[in-house]
Amino acid sequence: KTMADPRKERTFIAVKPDGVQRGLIGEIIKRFEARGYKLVAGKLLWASKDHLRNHYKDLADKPFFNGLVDYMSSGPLFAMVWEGKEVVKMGRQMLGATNPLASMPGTIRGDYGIDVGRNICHGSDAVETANREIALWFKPEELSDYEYANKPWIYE
Ligand code: RTP
Repeated sequence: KTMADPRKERTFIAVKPDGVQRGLIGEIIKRFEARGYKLVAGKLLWASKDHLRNHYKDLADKPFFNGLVDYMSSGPLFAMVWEGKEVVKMGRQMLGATNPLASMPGTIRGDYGIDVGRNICHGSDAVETANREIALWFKPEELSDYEYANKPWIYE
């Protein structure tokens, strides 16, 4: 089996309903684009509670689970797939800590958020999680496989 191209790692990033309402979709896309990551898929959708319970199934026994599902289904969210080297780990760094009050300035949550229950964005926490989440939110034909024209200026 050949090694997967590390530049083809993918992650699921979502602008949560509060981020959409606050007009931060463009800001979040801008940060990932400017860093050199490649947008592979993106759509605005109003997720159902069942879909969100599935997405967050590992958190089902947490006390904040129902509130989280209500928050995430309170309006449309913007779902995306981003591709590039270490994009799962770097995406989490760019988002900041789960609690915005613990997020460094310069991160999305550290620049725009205050409460953990209104933390603007989601990012997959591991490559395996990313693969599960991408398959949960997107059909294979919604993912565009293409080359970035500026790739030689981003990767050595
Ligand atoms: P996400 O999945 O949204 O990227 O966030 P995360 O991995 O950093 O955090 P996770 O522990 O998976 O929690 C998912 C989302 O639940 C909300 N939350 N509320 N009230 C609370 O203590 C609490 N803890 C987590 C946050 O919106 C968090 O992003």
